[in-house]
Parts: sequence; structure tokens; C-alpha cells
Amino acid sequence: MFSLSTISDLKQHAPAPVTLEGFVDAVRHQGKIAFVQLRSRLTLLQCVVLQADLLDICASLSSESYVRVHGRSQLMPQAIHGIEIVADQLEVLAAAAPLPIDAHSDVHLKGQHPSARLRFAADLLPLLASAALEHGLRDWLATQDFVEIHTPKLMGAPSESGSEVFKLGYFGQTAYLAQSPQFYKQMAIIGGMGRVFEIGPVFRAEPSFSVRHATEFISVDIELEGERSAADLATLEYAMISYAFAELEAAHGSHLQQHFPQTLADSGPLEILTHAQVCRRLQLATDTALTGAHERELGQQLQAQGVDFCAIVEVPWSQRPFYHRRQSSRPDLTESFELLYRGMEITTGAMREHRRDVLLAQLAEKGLSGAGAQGYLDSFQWGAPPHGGFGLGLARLVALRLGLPSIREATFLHRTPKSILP
Ligand code: AMO
Repeated sequence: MFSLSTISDLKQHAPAPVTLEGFVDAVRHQGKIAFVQLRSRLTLLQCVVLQADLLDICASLSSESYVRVHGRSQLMPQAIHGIEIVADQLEVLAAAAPLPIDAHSDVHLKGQHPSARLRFAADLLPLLASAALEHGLRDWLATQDFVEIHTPKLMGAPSESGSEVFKLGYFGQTAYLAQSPQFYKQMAIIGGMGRVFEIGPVFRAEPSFSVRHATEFISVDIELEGERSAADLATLEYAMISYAFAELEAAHGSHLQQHFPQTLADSGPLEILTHAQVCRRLQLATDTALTGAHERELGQQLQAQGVDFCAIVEVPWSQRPFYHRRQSSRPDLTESFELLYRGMEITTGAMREHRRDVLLAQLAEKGLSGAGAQGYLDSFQWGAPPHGGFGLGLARLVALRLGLPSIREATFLHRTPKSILP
């Protein structure tokens, strides 16, 4: 494997003996010379072949084969990166059969051949972008004194509600796959951890085939102690995302410019609107639960004003789970928010109800028994600080940042009700 830093090293020390391995991006024959373009991730490097025995190998060398080249580096202004390798040995470590897809194949067909799919820069780059964004989020969280936690994905009771949950056999009992680390992250705060986050898989048994749904996805979960408003939480999240966007650009700016130019567009300021203001803007009844179509319409309006991010606060209590805190002056509204990016919800967050008696009353008001959530509910007996947090869908953030048609393109192995292989 090699990278841009390998290449800048080669340039510093050229001419020098060198051994490199990589995929064959292309082979070009020109009379008694062949040019083998080697590729490692998104980096290309030219090898020149002049020896007769190596030219014979090149004659039958298929694209995407994995090769090892021994040779000598030489500066060559016309070559990509201004350097090339003159080969004196060429070993085919694994010859490649023709790929079953090409760069323009249907996304579902590509999904059936994940290793082949990643050989195309426009398919690989979103995954590298996702990793860079995740790295940026972690970096920012570390600077703000958040502690990374890992919570179980196997649970004895559903984590949020009874619906949309995968059940499985567990030594004669029923276990559930975590839909969210919601209760656990709150329990960590009640335990005194101060500020925590988790970036990990969550599972939703949603029979949905939309461009923004998966049955398994990576959730970025944040929870922190302290009294603040939903708008404060949204502002904190906006700062975190802005930092991660800058890291993404630093890591992959030139490739993004080439393949996904809209990635580098400025996001504008964070707009904060109340749910009632959004309803008025969209000419909807005040308590309307916003659908994906409403979010898109709002997104279009705001993007026309140069605003990509919008936090919707004061969401009605009727649309919120029992653990969200209600506003003391308007108990029909919650201290919660949704963050929309380019017309799609990417986050739900809220201040949590930390007073146990009020929490239990809200549970009852929602018609829930709390069965299975006893450990969570019990923890509120021991002095729960005011706290809040949010959950961000990583693939949605990546897809919207890069302008991808769906979260499928932002995921290595996408899971839907109908695709569980490979
Ligand atoms: P919520 O259920 O809204 O909130 O999920 C948070 C974010 O996760 C993403 N998301 C999904 N991404 C892909 N496929 C899905 N099926 C899917 N469902 C949700 C979205 C969404 O905004 N416990 C709360 C968070 C909190 O309050 O801290 C929760 O999970 O981007």
C-alpha cells in the first residue's frame, strides 16, 4: 500500500531503489514501452516497463490485479505527482477476473459486490469521508472533555419503545438489539461521568426502503450534564459538525473537489426555529408532525437563503418520548430539538426529565409501564443531574454533505429489510 506521503518521500529521495504493491488501475502500451498505473486507495502512481520479459507480463496483465513492483524512482514532470517508477521486476500477486460491475452500475448491483465496488473512486471516497468525519467528531469531543463509552447492543428489553425492535433468542429468553444507547448514556451521566459519547451501531426493524433508512446504522450519541436549552444543545452540535467538516476537507479536499464539489460549499449559519414557526412557514396546523416532505420543503426555502442547518425547537410533547423534558411554562412543548441538514433530519435531541417523580408521571401519561426499564428508572433515585443530549445518524450526515442520492452510498454494507447479504 502507498499514499501521498509515500510519494512525497519518494520524490525527496529519487532516484532510489523502491518496492511497491498496489492494484493495477490501467495498463497502456506504447510501442516497446508499457505504462502500468498503480493505485492504492485514491492515489495513483505510474510505473514504466521497458524490459522484454516484463512487457510479456504486461501483455496479459488485467486491470485490478494486485502486483508488486521492484524498480527505481525517477522524477518525471509529465507523470502524475511528477514521479514514476522504472520497473525491473513485476510480480503478479493476484490476477483479477473482470469486475462484475462498472463505475455506473446500479447501486443495488454494486451492493452485491462490495469489494468490487470499492475499486471505484466515487464509491470509495464516501467511505473515506465517513471515516474522516467520524475522526473529526471524536477529535472535537475530546477537546470538549467528552469520554467515549461502549454500551451493549444486546438488551433484555427494548431501548426506546416496543416497535421497530429486533428480537432474538437468548439462552431461553428473548433479547433485543439496541435501537439506541439512550438509557445507557443517561445512566452514565447519572453515574457521574459528566460528558459521554458513543459512536456505534444501532438497529431498527423499520420496514422502510427510503433513501434515508437502514435497519442497522452508526449512531453518534452524545450526553452531557448541566442545565441548558434545546437551542444550546443544537448550537453545540453545530459547532461539533462544523469542526468535523473542516477535518474532512483537510483530509480529502482535493478528491472531494473532483468527485463531489458540493461538499466544499459553505453551510451558512445555524437557523433556530420553533416548531410553531416552521408550521406557520409551511402553512400547516400548529401541531403537525413534520414528514420528510415537509423537511425537504423547509430545507429548500432555507437553502435559498444560504442556510443548510436548521434546528427545530419546542417540539410538541405529543410527538416526543416520555423522557424528554417539558417546558415549565408550556407543558405542551418540550425542551427538545431536531437538527435538519439540507432538508433532512439528521438528529433528535433533548434535555431529559431528570426528576424521577415527573419522569414516572410522564411514563404513565404515555401509557407505558416501564417494564424492562427498571434499571434506568431506578438510577434516578440517586441524584440525577440535569442533563441532555442527542443522537446523530452518521450516514445521513455523510450522504448530505457529499450530495449522495441515499445513505446507501455512504455505507460499506447497507442493511435494509430485503438486503442482509453479503
Ligand atoms: P432518533 O430515533 O431520532 O433519536 O435517531 C437519531 C438519528 O438517527 C438517524 N436515524 C436513522 N438513520 C438511518 N436509518 C434509520 N432507520 C434511522 N433512524 C434514525 C437519524 C436520526 O435523526 N435516542 C434518540 C436520540 C437522543 O435523543 O439522544 C434517538 O435515537 O439521523
